[in-house]
Amino acid sequence: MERRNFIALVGTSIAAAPVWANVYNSKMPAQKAIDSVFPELPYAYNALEPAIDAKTMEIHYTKHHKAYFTNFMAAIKDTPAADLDLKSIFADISKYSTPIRNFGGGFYNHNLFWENMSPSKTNLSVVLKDVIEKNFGTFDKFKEEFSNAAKKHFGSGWAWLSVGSDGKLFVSTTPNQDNPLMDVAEKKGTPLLTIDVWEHAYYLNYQNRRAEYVDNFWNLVNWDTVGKRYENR
Ligand code: MN3
Repeated sequence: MERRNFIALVGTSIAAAPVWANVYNSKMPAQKAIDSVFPELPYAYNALEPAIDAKTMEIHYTKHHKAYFTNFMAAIKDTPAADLDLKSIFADISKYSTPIRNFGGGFYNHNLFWENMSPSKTNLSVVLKDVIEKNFGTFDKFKEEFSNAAKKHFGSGWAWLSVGSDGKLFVSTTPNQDNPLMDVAEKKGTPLLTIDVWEHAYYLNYQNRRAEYVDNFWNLVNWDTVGKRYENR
């Protein structure tokens, strides 16, 4: 996505362009991103309550996400990866170190996750509704497939709605901090929507009840962001 499109996108949903736009939506070398400040959360810690409680959000953002960012920056320092943008790194991730894979994925995936949630209600665009229905039959069937994937994924990881290079939408999950942009992903594509199903994303509020967390996630989805991701893929 071009940076100007990204700015147009965030303008529709949140007040200011997150700083991390510089990191993964532009051709800025990743090394240069070290100089960027850690990106701001696009809403307050309590903004997504009750679905996601403030304490979970604060720890998730200030501890987990921040650590992925810091460790990723340390992992790429003085390596060839430092001169590449994130998407280029992911496309060849099997050639990089495990820390670059885990921390780079952790940094990027959380950015996507924060952005595809919103405290205010958003609506599915006509374009996205059509393409979801074309690919899944009905919106409810898509929702069911995504929910089941998120609920049943074994252990830590992420569930995704992505668009493949053939233009078709698909649901998948990835383990750990992998994502569909990585060459190691079983199903590869451009992510449109994601949910973090690591226990740290829900355990304080839901304990073992991941299914409840996943069901409540639907109240948070920022369809403006998802729609723009599809249009700008
Ligand atoms: Mn997480």
